[in-house]
Amino acid sequence: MMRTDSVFLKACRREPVPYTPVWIMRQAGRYMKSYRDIRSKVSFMELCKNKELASEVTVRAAEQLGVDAAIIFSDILLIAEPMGLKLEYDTPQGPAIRGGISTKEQVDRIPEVRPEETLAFVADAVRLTRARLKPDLPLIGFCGAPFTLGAYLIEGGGSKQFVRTKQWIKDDAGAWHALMEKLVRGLAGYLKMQVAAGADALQIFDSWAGCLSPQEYRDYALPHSQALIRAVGNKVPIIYFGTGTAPFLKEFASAGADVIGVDSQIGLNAAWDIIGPQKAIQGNLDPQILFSTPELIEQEVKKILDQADGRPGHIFNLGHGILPATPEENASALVEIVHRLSRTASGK
Ligand code: 1CP
Repeated sequence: MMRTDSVFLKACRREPVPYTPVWIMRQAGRYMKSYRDIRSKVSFMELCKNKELASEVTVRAAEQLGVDAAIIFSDILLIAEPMGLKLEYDTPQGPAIRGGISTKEQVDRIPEVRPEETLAFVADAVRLTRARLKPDLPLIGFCGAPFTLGAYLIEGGGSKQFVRTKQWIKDDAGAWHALMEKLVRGLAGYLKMQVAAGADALQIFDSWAGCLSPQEYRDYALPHSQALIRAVGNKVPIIYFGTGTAPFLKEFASAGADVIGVDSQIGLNAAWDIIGPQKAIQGNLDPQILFSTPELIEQEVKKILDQADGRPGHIFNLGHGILPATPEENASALVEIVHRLSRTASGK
């Protein structure tokens, strides 16, 4: 079978499929013993920058789970380094970006990101992973969305309230947009580089968009996601994922992506009604459900498949990344359940 005819890529294009494709955000990660074993020997950054290890982790997770797509092992924050900021992962609070930015002058001093020079290790990992994966298994490349990355750069790490970011947007909208435009230029090249290296689809993670009001999303985030998606073009399907996006899902869907990733705070049905039938949808099982039993997981999967109702263009996934304490066997069970129930539903 040609990779372009895989269930995942067909679903991205809203073509009919014999069963619902499924993959899991953060499918290679700390919930997996084989991942923890590798991480006990190398730092997170080494893992991202070593193509042998990054591809091993990617391929192993995909094969162990039996998912319909692999996602390259990397991280949305790696782009901070070529922007001249210091990135640290192994801190108790999670990733930290030192030397954060706060003024217009600092934005102007941030160098333009030239991905072929400074993020070539990602292209190398994509190429090697593509060569090692089963030929018919699609590989997803990814990056952070301009808003979410901008928020990380300004906050210096993760945040609950995004106080500094919101203050900045209000105090100096010009500097904010300048930062966004710089990010868009770097990210567009970064995504195109991943496609050239063999990525079959792309996902843009706008994980923190939900901290914005609909008006703020429209004014400060949407135009830059739109510009990024336009700049990347339509060579491969683009998935645009966010959490907390229910209050402005229509605007979110207008960014131009082919597939919209939705979290668990809105029903799949309601979300698809808002997004419209011209787009595919990805989601949206609550990651917490994977802490229960296979029987309960099956009930919840069935609810989501019932809402999708066999319409072409549904890619099953969690509403957000798999949680680090998730029992490994429940992740595999999820994949088996989605395949089995969706096959039965379509009578194939
Ligand atoms: O200790 C460890 O091993 C590090 C944990 C870890 C992992 C496994 C981090 C640090 N990043 C990753 C890999 C990663 N990150 C992938 C790999 C591919 C896969 O899915 O299998 C992907 C797609 C990401 C994307 C990512 N990084 C996002 C978007 C997804 C989401 O969950 O919203 C975000 C927000 C990040 C930032 C980040 N990197 C790592 C952590 C712990 C975080 C979140 C920090 C925070 O905001 O508090």
